[in-house]
Amino acid sequence: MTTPATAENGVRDALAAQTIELPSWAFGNSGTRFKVFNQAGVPRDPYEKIADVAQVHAYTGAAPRVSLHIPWDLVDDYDALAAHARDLGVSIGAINSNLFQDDDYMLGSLTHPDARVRAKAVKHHLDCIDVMRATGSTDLKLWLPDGTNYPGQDDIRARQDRLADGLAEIYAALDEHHRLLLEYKFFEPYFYTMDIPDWGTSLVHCLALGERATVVLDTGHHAPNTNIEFIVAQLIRLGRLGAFDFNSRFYADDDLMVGAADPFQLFRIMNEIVGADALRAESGVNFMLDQCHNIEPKIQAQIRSVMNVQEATAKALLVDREALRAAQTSGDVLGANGLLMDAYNTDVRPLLAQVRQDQGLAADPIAAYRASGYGEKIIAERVGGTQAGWGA
Ligand code: RM4
Ligand code: MN
Repeated sequence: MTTPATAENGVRDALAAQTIELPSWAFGNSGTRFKVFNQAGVPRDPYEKIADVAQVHAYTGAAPRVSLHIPWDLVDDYDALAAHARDLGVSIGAINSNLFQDDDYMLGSLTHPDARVRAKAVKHHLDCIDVMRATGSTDLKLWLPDGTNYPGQDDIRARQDRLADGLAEIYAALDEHHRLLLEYKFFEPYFYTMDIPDWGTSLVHCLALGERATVVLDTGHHAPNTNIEFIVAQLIRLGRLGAFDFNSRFYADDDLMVGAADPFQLFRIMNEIVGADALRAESGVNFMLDQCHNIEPKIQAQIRSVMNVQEATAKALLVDREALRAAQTSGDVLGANGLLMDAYNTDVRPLLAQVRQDQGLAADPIAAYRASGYGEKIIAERVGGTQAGWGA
């Protein structure tokens, strides 16, 4: 039997071990289709982005990896970039391909009716795999922006066939320890069909590819009111939940800070993760952020996001699983629901402060970062050059 004291140690250990991967693009300028706002001190190249990532890791102890986006994070020497990351105590996580910013892709990339364009999209992934080899990354992440705007514009089934062929070529080019992460999104940039609109379509392609192809669940990529934790439960069951792209949304793909719009949903998601024992690194679920900070300071927003994931995780870890199972088995509907709500309503901030202090970190990462002067330093130093941003 677990005593409360050992249970609490287990919770602390699990929290101390959890890692969250940061997106390099969260540190660059971003905006909406109406305006990209420029913020002072924003990185001018991938090296400076990684320096900012290292700050988030330094104050949270929980963000040791950064996802890159190619070609936004194009450099001459990826060995050097990986070494720079290592020197700062972080490593390169998923490599994201980019199929949405080239004129050739107006009618699609891997699903384009023209074989020349499809071959170009495949080749881009071969280049991304080279970046993986140079940086030690193990995850190739593919979000397919392809789709159509008008009924009849293209053959829906033919596009699926072209997609399957392109994915098979990419998958075959991966090394044995590489994974392919396939993301879905229900609308945008196209508005009639998307070629991978949902987890079912992503899963169908992953199953055809092989065991190292898994689904990425971006929390902002669902129709309003979709029960995301159900999808999480199902994908874990099937061993095909490869990663999350965490963010939050009020309306569409808002890419706001995770846990800002709906912390209860985040808790419900983490509850499925913890219930399935998928928090452990060996479970293969990569907890990534995919966010843009259009109007708020970016480094602090990333720190806040990491903390929000940690809070939801802590609450999920506090669910009394034994009592929950008993309540569920005996049909105690309100008792079972009450156990979840008890955990959700617990203030876990003191517990997380303790976990940080046990690791030699400040109890309040945001306050510690603010007091460090790094924000002022980069504003003073990063003058001239071109700030990183969408398309840069
Ligand atoms: C897409 C998708 C991808 C991300 C880009 C920046 O909407 O969510 O995961 O790489 O945005
Ligand atoms: Mn995403």
